[in-house]
Amino acid sequence: MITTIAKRAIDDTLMYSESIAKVQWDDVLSADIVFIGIFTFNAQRGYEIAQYIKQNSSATVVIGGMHTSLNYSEAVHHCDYVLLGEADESVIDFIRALNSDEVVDFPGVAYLNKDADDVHLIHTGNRTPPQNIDTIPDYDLLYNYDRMASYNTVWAQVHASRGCPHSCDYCAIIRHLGRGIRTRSVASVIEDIEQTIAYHNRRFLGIVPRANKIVWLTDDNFFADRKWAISVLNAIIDSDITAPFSTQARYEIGFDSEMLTLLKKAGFVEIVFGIEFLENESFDQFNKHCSYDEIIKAIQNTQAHGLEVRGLFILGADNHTVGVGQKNRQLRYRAQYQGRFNTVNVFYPLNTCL
Ligand code: B12
Ligand code: SF4
Repeated sequence: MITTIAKRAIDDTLMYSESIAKVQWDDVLSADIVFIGIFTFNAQRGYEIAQYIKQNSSATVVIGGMHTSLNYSEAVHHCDYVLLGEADESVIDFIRALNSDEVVDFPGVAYLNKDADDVHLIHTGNRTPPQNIDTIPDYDLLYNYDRMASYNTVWAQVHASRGCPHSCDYCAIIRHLGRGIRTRSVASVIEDIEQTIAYHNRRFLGIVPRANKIVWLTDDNFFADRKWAISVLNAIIDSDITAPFSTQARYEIGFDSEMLTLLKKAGFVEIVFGIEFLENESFDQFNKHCSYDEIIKAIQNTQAHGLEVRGLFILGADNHTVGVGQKNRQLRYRAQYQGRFNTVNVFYPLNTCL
């Protein structure tokens, strides 16, 4: 996303991901600006890379993304600037300021002022989150992704809305993307879905058609704006798109039979529930506002509409003890829960909102 936007200002822009291919270090070290995106799970590696580039090139090193936006006082020690929050707009402001040797003093930046006698942290203030989030990512800018995209392990993805109106205590999304929901235009979501399907289908070693056709709408709570979600589903139904879909949601969607019927009609095969805990005590502790029994009913009603349920869980609540994994297994029996796999996160004591 950020690479697609940065390319509008600098034509010679390319993205590398260590999850996808070997980084071409000669290219990186000869760049004028290097942007590094960091989540908590890859923060250590991100900082190592930032330090390496700073020591071995004259590039301006800029860090951004969820982890560093929430922990900028840590991140400033590893780079020249931290761009805070969603950088859809600030990345262009930043490139312009740097290109014209201006001081970077617009909202949404943190850095260490090293000119003064006492080195201190500068934070230029918070930036209003972007309202226009319609940018469609250009996957050709991600080095060698075309060689990987055709494998069945990679899911075609579209992120159609940002933020969530709920207030679960542990959630990094509401701190980074805001407590509220901003949606993309329906037309841009449909175009993005069509483009990502075309991209991921365009080769499979040039010979075998890709078997995994699923498109994942990666929104954290796709139904937070119900009216908008219905418009997107109707637009998928009215289009020529025939792909199977998956998306993420709170459990309440399992009680919305009108929406479940529409989802089935639009080609959805699975809903991923943020179940998180199996004890009512933990729901209360983390302000999650649901109960174990409601989750079971929501799973069963979703399944009754012909949709699979996959669960996302968190381990490490204060009351969790040895054997918490067994409870997870029991849930599968009680709910006749057919999810193909579960995803489990573990709370860990970093200075983060995860
Ligand atoms: C799709 C997805 C995946 C996919 C693909 C991940 C990938 N590496 O691309 C898969 C399934 C592989 C995955 C796996 C995991 N994921 Co995941 N995933 C997501 C999800 C749902 C959407 C990501 C997305 O597209 N966001 C939308 C874009 C627009 O947001 P963004 O990436 O943050 O980018 C914006 C800003 O952050 C900023 N920005 C980003 N990068 C940069 C860089 C610079 C320089 C600048 C200036 C700005 C900037 O600008 C962007 C545009 O506004 C997010 C939830 C979320 N809402 O982000 C979780 C999320 C990122 N995942 C998370 C986790 C924990 C994981 C796993 C560790 C889970 C596990 N237990 O295995 C693994 C790690 C895998 C790995 N090593 O990459 C957490 C991370 C929490 C944290 N504090 O870091 C999230 C936030 C979910 C959550 N609710 O907590 N994930
Ligand atoms: S419902 Fe999900 S995305 Fe929304 S605040 Fe709770 S955990 Fe975060």
